[in-house]
Amino acid sequence: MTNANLFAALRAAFPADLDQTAVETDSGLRYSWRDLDHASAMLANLLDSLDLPPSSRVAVQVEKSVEALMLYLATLRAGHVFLPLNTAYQSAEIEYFVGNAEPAVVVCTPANFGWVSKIAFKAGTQHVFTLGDDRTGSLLERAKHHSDQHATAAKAPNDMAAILYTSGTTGRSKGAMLTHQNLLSNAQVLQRYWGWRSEGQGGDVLIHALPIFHVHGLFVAMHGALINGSKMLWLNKFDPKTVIRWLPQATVFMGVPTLYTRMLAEPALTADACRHMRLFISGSAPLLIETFQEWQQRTGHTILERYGMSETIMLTSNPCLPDDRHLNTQGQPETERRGGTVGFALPGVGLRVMTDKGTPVEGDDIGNIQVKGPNVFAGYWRMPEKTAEEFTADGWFKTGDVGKVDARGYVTIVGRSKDLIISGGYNVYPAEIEGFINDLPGVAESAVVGVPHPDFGEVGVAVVTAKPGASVEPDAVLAALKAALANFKIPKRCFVVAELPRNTMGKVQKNLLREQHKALFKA
Ligand code: MLC
Ligand code: AMP
Repeated sequence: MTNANLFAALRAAFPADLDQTAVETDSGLRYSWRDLDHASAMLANLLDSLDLPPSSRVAVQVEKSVEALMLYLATLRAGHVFLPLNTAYQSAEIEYFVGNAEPAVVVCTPANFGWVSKIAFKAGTQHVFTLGDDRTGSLLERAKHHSDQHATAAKAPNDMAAILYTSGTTGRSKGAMLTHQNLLSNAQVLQRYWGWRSEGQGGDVLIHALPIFHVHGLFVAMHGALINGSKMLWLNKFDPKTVIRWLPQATVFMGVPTLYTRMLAEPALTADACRHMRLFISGSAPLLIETFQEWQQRTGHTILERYGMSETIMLTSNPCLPDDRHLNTQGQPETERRGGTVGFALPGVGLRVMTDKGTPVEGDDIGNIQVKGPNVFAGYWRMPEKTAEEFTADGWFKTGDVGKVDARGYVTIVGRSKDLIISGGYNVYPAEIEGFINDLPGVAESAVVGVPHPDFGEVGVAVVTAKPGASVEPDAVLAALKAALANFKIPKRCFVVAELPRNTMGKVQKNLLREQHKALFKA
């Protein structure tokens, strides 16, 4: 029986010459494929030495680094479950994730060891290590005493490989359980669909500039390069100037729309700088048609927009190579990357658009997007009822996105049925922020809405009412939020008003608030 461990497939794709460069960083470090292999073996041996039960959770809240990538590989290799956490999360948020996931191992930054280890030990975690973004910390200290040879743990396709927490419109965050098969099947489909080039064909080189605690940077970008044995140019933190300086040495770039708008603000972004580039990919948030067109005019390249989510990894993509599942008016395989659309359902992914009554929409009418396929997650960690709620009786996953499919097969996302703000590619759930504001002294109620923003695409604005006789200061509300929540969740503005607009059913009319504040950040 073959081993379905994702690491085995990634390792099999390493080039034969392990001395080639696998990753080159902006601080001038070079890591060979042998380095990735040996260091991940040492870390996997360290995990093995802890005698953990199979499929233990390894929760990781560290700054981006190549060593963090090695830790991810080591976790897979040792047969455990990787649980990445955004570095912006603060103590109350970490307390929830650690309490819910019950990780056997927690890895945090050296600077956060004090408070993170306290939370972890309280939750029953036995092992807390530190890892800095400058190759410091107890994790590497301990790993260096272990062998650089390791036999990959045997895994079945449906064994869990990672848990990604996603917030909910109601209640607490849910841990989406992704299996080895989910991750591998999606990586293989994307490798083919995006035409990743092997060394013999000129060899793709990826600029990796995204955080590695979410689907986009961790799976789509990193697996993309690894499963193709392709080199990565690696930035721990996105910087538009560095990316542009690197473009002539690269062929593939992936970003959320904010990364594209920030690069467009740089005069050094020219067609000449992009002369060797093959593919620019955007996702995680809607790409404005203006950005799509400006990029085309400035660089001569057409951004390929794709759509996915934590629970499903990638679902749809505009074509990269001619897609013979869809023929154009001349009867030729479709090649057009259409701005404003997220392209076609990927091979193997079922996608349908349904009415609120649960029947298929007519033609290209708008409705709820539901999906099926080997990429769809195994359910929410220890939340069988929530899992059941998010699937239809016939087994389709309800994305919470609203959209349509046109006669040519292109999918367009037109909105969301879930109350969610996507800011710079990060998800912010108004219910979480409102719950926090409502608990502040003097606050009667609140509504958080998303409004357009030139840099982040969309940002949160809080509208608050005070209890009779109480006075509430907008700045105090924001300061209280800042002290407790991840920075990207903090509304960019707060207004205290006499009352919130309501419809006849008594429900707050968020659409009116959005309309009222839509020009707040107009460029
Ligand atoms: C930072 N800030 C944000 C923010 N990022 N506010 C709203 N939204 C964000 N995304 C805050 C900072 O705390 C700071 O506030 C102020 O905004 C300015 O910070 P900055 O220095 O300009 O931000 P920076 O560190 O440069 O980060 C911006 C960014 C980052 C765009 C590079 O947000 C980022 O890497 N986004 C990518 C997210 C991503 O990978 N998403 C993929 C999800 S996967 P203050 O008050 O402290 O000054 C997914 C599935 C799929 O969705 O389909 O891919
Ligand atoms: P996350 O929970 O972080 O994985 O976010 C997933 C959500 O991001 C999806 O449900 C969509 O609402 C949104 N999303 C991802 N890609 C796109 C895109 N290209 N256009 C519009 N929305 C997107």
